[in-house]
Amino acid sequence: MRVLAINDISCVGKCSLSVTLPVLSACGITCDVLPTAILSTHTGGFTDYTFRDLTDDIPQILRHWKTLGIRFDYVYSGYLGSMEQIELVSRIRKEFLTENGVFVVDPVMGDSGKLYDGFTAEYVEKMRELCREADYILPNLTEACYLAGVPYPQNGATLDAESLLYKLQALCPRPIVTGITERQSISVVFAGKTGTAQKYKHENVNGFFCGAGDVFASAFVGCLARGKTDEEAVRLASDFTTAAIVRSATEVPDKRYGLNFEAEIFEFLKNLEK
Ligand code: PXL
Repeated sequence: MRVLAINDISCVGKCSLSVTLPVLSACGITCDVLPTAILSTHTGGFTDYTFRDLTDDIPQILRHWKTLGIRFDYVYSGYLGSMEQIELVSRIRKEFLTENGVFVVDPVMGDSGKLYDGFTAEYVEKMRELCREADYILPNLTEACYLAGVPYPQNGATLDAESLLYKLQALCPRPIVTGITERQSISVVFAGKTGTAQKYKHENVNGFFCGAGDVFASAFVGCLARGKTDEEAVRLASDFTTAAIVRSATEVPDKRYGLNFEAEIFEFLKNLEK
């Protein structure tokens, strides 16, 4: 079982490939990587970070992989460094995913109601097209609102998560929306076996951590690759991410440095093996 993770390397700040590699390895899954960009830190809260876009390297990498006859059981894409990379990911799905392979798109582009630095409406439009090709999309609430073209619920306004999910199903049959906060809870909303909306809830824990979405998405992919159902994978990945957030709320004074997810890997694996 091999997964191709297409994501950036943020040298500091624990997100993207720095999260996906250890989590998938811990799950016992081979994780091959295609780095989309190299940044000195992630873009959430740091200033003056460096950014090297690796778009131009990708065609050569793919050419080499072609000579190896390599195929992936999962292609999982995250932060893409340029618009052109969205098209390259689509090409990778067509040329490198096995016949019954699974394509997972985390449409990384924003949080807290806003797009991240460098992302535009045009990018959102193009990402919507990539989502149409996916077996699963894993947007956070902000990304889900952008993809569905609905306003982000500001200042604690209530959100009809079910109707948001159904709107996303016009793009992809299995959307999984993370970070839906209600007063005391935070939930993941996803399409259950029959396609109807299901919610997996946790007590809301304070603290915004860049990379939390990557912990969830990586664990979700790891669980699927280990043969878990969608429901089990959502539960295991949510429990893992929430435990890491709870611990990090007190253990990590500067939230920009990311979750102490490492300390929760053992517990996650025990639950995965049950
Ligand atoms: O975790 C999301 C993410 C991934 N990669 C980069 C980011 C962010 C969030 O800010 O900046 C480079």
